[in-house]
Amino acid sequence: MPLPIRPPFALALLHGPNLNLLGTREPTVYGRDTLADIEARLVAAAAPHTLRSLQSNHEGALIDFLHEARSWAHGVLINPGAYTHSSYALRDAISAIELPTVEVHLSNVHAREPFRHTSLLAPVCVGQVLGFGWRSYLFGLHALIATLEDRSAG
Ligand code: CA2
Repeated sequence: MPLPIRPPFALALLHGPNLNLLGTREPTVYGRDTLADIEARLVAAAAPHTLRSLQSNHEGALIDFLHEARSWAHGVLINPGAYTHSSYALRDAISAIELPTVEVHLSNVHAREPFRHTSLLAPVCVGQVLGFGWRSYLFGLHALIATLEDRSAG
């Protein structure tokens, strides 16, 4: 049974493969912030709503976390990393759990290699935020909370 949608909202935050390397390499593409830096800002910005997060380099671990989120979360914020462009399994999981999900990317994937222009997940997400560095997460968080507020009011 899905949770009744009432604030404060419990939010699942997922980071896909290689995002544990943030802040250590490729700063021109992904910025200098670490994942811990970004998460600390998000936790502060989300209050009074709460975040529970997972970074994993394993598709199945991300899928298990999504399945479990159904029992405790109202919505999902996800940077699926390169699984964005390849994972039908992640797409099926997002579709199956029926929680509003916002997809975020640090970089503007449309200004990069052609294989990054397609998201297999976008059709099962409420929307996407991309290209704003760590603030893509922040704007995505606001979008997710606004979506939940709309659904709780209606
Ligand atoms: O822009 C994004 O947020 C991406 O989801 C990042 C993924 C990429 O495959 C997507 O196309 C767009 C890659 C994450 C790799 O993160 C690194 C961080 C630091 C150093 C190396 C990789």
